[in-house]
Amino acid sequence: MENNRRNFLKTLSIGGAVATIGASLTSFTTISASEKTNLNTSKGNPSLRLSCQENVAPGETLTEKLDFLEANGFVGFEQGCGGILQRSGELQKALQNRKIKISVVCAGFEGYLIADKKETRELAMKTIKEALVHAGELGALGVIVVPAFNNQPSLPFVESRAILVEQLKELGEHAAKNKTKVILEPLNREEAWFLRMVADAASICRDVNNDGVGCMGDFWHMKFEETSDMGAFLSAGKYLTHVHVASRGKRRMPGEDAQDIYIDGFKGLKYLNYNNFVSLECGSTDDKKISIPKAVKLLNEQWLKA
Ligand code: LER
Ligand code: MN
Repeated sequence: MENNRRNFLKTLSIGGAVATIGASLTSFTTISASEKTNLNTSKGNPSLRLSCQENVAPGETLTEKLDFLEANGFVGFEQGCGGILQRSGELQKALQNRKIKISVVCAGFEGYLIADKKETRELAMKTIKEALVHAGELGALGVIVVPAFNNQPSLPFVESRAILVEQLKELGEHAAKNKTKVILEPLNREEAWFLRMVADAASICRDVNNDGVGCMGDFWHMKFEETSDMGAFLSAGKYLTHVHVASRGKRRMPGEDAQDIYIDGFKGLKYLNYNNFVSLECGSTDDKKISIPKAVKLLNEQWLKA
């Protein structure tokens, strides 16, 4: 079974209904200099490096999509429609001699890590390792991994966490050898009860203690599970490797919902000196050739305000 974001479209359609569960966003305004130093992930100034998932970008072909993204200020391209195990050569060719680089690979492996069945766990280990080799060759920061979606029969939570930490030690070593990472993605409870909060993903990274394992935050899922966007990112600290972004009411293009405020989260990213990508993972009610440039403008404006 391919772990290919099967619930994504379902979530898009239920988004409006669950939107009201959204947690209140708390703005932290003070943080000491020493705390800041401990949280820093990299040297230099933080910057908003925008990326876009393959299936979000308009265009019939990969070339058309990449041309559009480059022309609209994107510096990252997220391979996110599955197929990394089959399409690595095609991607390599399409990305040659371009300013835009691959940011990360979103899933595309088979099986899932905390499956109740050993064969399914082993299939995940084998195909995630293959995906990591391709991701490394393409220069991607990592491969996004969801340990299990709600509809995938899994081990009990306590056993799942213990097994996951051991699996990630092995996968992390393999990822680091291939100059990339496994990126754990927490999702909201509608999709994945096992891993919902950014801090929880970060605490798994801490226990694994391997450079080849990081985590991410997705503004969409964070809206349902976190009490503060900024707090969530700060809790990930040095483990924060990637960010997904969408509108906050219906998972459309940023700017298409009235409550599309990312400033609190961006403040957290700035405190972390975050220099990895913020990647569009969303639908759009409008023509994407129009809504994507508008979203780029809005995100840049809010980044400056943060
Ligand atoms: C699914 O909702 C999601 O956010 C994806 O990034 C999971 O791979
Ligand atoms: Mn996501």
